[in-house]
Amino acid sequence: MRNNAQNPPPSKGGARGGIPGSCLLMKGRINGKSERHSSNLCPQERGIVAFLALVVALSASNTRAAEQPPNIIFIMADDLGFAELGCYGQRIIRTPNIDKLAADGVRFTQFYAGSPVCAPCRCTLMTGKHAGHAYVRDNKEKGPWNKLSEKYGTEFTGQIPLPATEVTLAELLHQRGYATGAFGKWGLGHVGNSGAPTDQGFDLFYGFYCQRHAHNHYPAFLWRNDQKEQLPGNDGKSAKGQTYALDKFIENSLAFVRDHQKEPFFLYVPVTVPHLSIQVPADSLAEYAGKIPETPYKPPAGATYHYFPHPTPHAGYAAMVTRMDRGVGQIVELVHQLGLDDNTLILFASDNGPTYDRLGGADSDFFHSTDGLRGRKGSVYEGGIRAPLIARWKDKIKPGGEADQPAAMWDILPTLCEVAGAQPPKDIDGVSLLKTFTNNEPAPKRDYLYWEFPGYGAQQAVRAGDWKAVRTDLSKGPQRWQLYDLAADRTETFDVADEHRDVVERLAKFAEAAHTPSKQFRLPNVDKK
Ligand SMILES: [Ca+2]
Repeated sequence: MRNNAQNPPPSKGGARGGIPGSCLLMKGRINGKSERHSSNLCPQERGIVAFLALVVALSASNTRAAEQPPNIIFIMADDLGFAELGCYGQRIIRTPNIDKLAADGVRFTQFYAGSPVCAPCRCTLMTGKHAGHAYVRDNKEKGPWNKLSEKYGTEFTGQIPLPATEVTLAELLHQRGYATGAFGKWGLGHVGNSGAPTDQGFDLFYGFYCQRHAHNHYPAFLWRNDQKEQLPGNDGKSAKGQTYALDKFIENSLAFVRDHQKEPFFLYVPVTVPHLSIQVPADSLAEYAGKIPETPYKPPAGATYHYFPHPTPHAGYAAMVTRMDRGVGQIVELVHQLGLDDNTLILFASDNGPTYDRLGGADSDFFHSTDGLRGRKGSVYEGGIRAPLIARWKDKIKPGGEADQPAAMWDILPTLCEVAGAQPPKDIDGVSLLKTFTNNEPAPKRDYLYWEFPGYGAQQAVRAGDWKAVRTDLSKGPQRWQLYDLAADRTETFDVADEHRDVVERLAKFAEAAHTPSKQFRLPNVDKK
């Protein structure tokens, strides 16, 4: 109010005797000065100055946007069934923030993981190659990389490492000038070997190198690049602790966004939820406890795995997903608060289908986690490899979009390269989905999608149009191809191979072309001895 008293009273246009809107020009001529302090300007002049300032600011911001590639945030859940999200039909588990992300962006209805288990899927994401070409094709822990135990004082020495020769998404974005950070579960090597994230394009990694280490959400320590950080209140052996790993991933992700808000950044958040064990802080559990029918979970006698017991596994599982959803909401909110909405592409996906056989107390039937699709984690039937994919980018992606374009994890690398203006390597299998994101246009044409997986009995699958060919149990002997028409039979119930021999032959040829034998990951009864 005091300012008003010092400044001239507001006047209507022309009240000083000039032509409305012309006083700046008049005074400029009269005084012969072009620069004056704004407090000496009449209201019309102030309006013009403010307008010009806005034009200058906008053009500067446009120039910056043109010069500076957009930020990219890729959040990936672990073993989350696509139908465990409200926006994909879930009725019990609440995921309001991810649902909002989908409502504000585009939701893919036929997106696929790169593999039905963790490490190989991460390899397809990082290299843009499907499992017929990818270096890592299964979770594998036995090998020379296991010899790091003594040096690093841990039994969790990670899976088979990505070799230095592989070009990763993080390296491509880093070369383009991006700050790169990963917070969560890596699974493609360990500090001390070629697969360390800091040797594969990331400035900063915080979390679990080894997937087995991540089976306890209250670990005694997590890695920050080559440093072990103890977590307060966790002994790493108990089902309970004080510091929940997911919370640390979100906390570090938020810090990374704040630290790098002025430069292009690539934030990769491969959270470890809702992978087993079922463990969640009490405040989250309270949201569901007593509201869902339960059978307490105890590991069966003689079980070879070591997932913790849980008195209310349904509530525990649902609470894990909802807590992850809260973390997603916190990241999205920070982007908004920092004014980065229109220059940040945010993606959400999962690495493979949901858990099978009530392992560790999980219950994919109870939650309808695959919306009726056949197969779970570890299977190349649809339920094992179908995954959510949501992309939000304010003003670039139309809100509320739904894309039925079949696409897969190995498409993410070329997509993000196009977003960033980086050149993807020539030997990848993926295609860019950017036009599907922004205009719901079909992705560049390709003949098929291909999966192979030497685990869980050894399997292959090919999708071409609505046809899907599957072979399972290759470890038991040579197997015939099954054939399903996904348009008519989404649950892969009716094998129509005998009725469509020509189709089987065509898809089998695709599989033959897609499969390159791997020394590390033999495909039994497909590879020659
Ligand atoms: Ca997984």
